Amino acid sequence: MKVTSSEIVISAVKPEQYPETDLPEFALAGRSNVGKSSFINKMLNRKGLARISSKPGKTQTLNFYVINEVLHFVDVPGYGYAKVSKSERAAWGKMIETYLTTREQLRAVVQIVDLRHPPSEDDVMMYDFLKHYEIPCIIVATKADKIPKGKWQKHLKITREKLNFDQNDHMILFSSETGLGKDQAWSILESYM
Ligand SMILES: Nc1nc2c(ncn2[C@@H]2O[C@H](COP(=O)(O)OP(=O)(O)OP(=O)(O)O)[C@@H](O)[C@H]2O)c(=O)[nH]1
Ligand SMILES: [Mg+2]
Repeated sequence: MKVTSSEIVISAVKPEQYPETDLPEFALAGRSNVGKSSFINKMLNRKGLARISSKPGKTQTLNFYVINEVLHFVDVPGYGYAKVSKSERAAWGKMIETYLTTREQLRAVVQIVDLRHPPSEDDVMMYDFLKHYEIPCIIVATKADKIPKGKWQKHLKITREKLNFDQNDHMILFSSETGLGKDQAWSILESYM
């Protein structure tokens, strides 16, 4: 996909605020600070459209972006961030769950994991949740630039094993630094549109 336009539509916290269109939608899921917003920016060739931060917990609302007027990306708050209160975390959990289980135009979830580390318990839970609701899932193993190429396959294997990865899903090696995996990610997303 050649991206010619991208902009934020709305930051939503409840369904009444979701954009009322039937454009195909892709949501980002993943641990706080794993690189969801960076993935969006890389895919759109935009440096600062989705806000990124070295501090976890940057994204706190469902941020809808429209691309070329034909699809949406939805940036979702990350899970596993320790420094939020229990009630706040429960509210986020509810907001994300409502979105994922009710949004009809959601075509697939892009679940971002950190290639450097085995998936966390929260990563496994999120993947199981998506499988349970039969939501198509694309696993993006990011930050590949942080480990030597010779170790990529070994780390991918650990990721597959820990997630109990379904071979019908896609897994992509990615780097928001170098752009590795970007074309592959676009062709997979396009296959869901
Ligand atoms: N080296 C490297 N750093 C990355 C990559 N992707 C993201 N980062 C860095 O990781 C940090 C977090 O990135 P974000 O994109 O803000 O992460 P997020 O998942 O949106 O975080 P929350 O909004 O807090 O859930 C930033 O410092 C990014 O620069 C990558 O592919 N390679
Ligand atoms: Mg973010």
